Amino acid sequence: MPSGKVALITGISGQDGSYLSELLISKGYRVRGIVRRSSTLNTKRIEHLVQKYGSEDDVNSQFLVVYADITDASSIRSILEKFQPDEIYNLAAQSHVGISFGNAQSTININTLGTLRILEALKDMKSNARFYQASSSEMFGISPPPQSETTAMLPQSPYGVAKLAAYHLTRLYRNAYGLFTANGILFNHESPRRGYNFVTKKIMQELASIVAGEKDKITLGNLDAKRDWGFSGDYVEAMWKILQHDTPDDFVIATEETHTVRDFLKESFSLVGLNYEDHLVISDRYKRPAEVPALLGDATKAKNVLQWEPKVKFKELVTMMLDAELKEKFEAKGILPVENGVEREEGYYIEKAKELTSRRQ
Ligand code: NDP
Ligand code: GDR
Repeated sequence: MPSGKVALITGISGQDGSYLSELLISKGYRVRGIVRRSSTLNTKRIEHLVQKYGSEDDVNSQFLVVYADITDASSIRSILEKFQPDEIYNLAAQSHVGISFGNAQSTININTLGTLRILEALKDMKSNARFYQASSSEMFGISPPPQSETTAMLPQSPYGVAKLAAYHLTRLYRNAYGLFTANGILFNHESPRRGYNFVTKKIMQELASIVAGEKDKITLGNLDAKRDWGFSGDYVEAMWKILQHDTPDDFVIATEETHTVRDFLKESFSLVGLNYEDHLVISDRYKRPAEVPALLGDATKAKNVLQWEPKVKFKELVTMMLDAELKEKFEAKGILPVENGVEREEGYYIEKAKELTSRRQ
């Protein structure tokens, strides 16, 4: 049964925005999203949805993307008035922790004030819309693991501080004004669509280049940080469940497994028969002024209250990301022919990579 609901997604062109759009479309929602103006194409992750479900001329089409910016209060307010969404997913952010050290003010403007602008508009409109805030495990900072909804929040970056302020604003507008506002406190989640300068995607891209013979080294920063890595496709399901719950509340979403960056590197390289130590360069350039040493989520509340469980864990995530990256590289380099719509068994491109690297050794 199509839900008939209208969802508004900020950050629709991002990793999570694209998976969430697919999920909501599959549930019959009419999905509306905002993208900011850019001089280059920033809608690559949602282009397939625009093609299949979108029509610029039809305000009732199932998928519609409009220009707006969460640093611009009036654009946000007019979008809310125009679309009257039943659910709002606030995913827009300057989402890179390392970059936030050099761009602290714009990070606060987008990540904290951007949230506040939406909350203020909802308050003024006396809106009944359900609001989801993309909160982050970065808010826990140096609090030792495992981290749950009741763990102290001691952020270690301008990004973490900005997200913590937005988290509290979301709680405050719920308590003070009775708005339906909820936080998902999501631990790291990745996918083949991950932004290129996050460590998992960077490892995959560099490794695919090494396999293709384009380069020999990968340069990274701190390998000892521990992260609880899940799959974005699973996590957007949790976002939706948080807004379907009868009362607005805050939930930790995590796999409850933690691994170091070194583990991720080792696992990826060993899948194609390489030893990461032969290809590694460490540079201070990728180290941060302050680091979050160890994240490990306790998602008991989400499991019990929302019946949410992650399907993809660490090893499957590494395999999924590497296989996708190798396919793209092999096709771009003409190592394998381009295959549109052909479904290969997972691990097919990893096996091809292994053959390539063993021939070279
Ligand atoms: P991405 O960086 O992939 O996506 C961020 C999105 O925000 C992009 O669509 C970006 O647009 C958009 N955006 C940035 N600034 C503005 C602005 N001023 N106005 C409108 N849109 C803007 O992040 P993810 O999809 O990975 O994450 C989604 C959200 O979840 C973010 O808020 C992130 O901080 C948070 N989060 C992510 C986690 C993760 O591990 N992925 C974990 C916990 C929280 P453009 O494409 O133009 O850059
Ligand atoms: P994180 O993700 O900071 O956890 O934030 P990221 O992948 O950037 O870093 C993870 C860990 O890897 C270390 N690291 C490097 N990181 C990057 N980006 N590049 C490198 O070369 C490198 N070398 C080592 C980092 O120091 C860090 O310890 C992500 C983002 O998606 C946030 O938006 C989100 O809120 C949190 O996850 C939960």
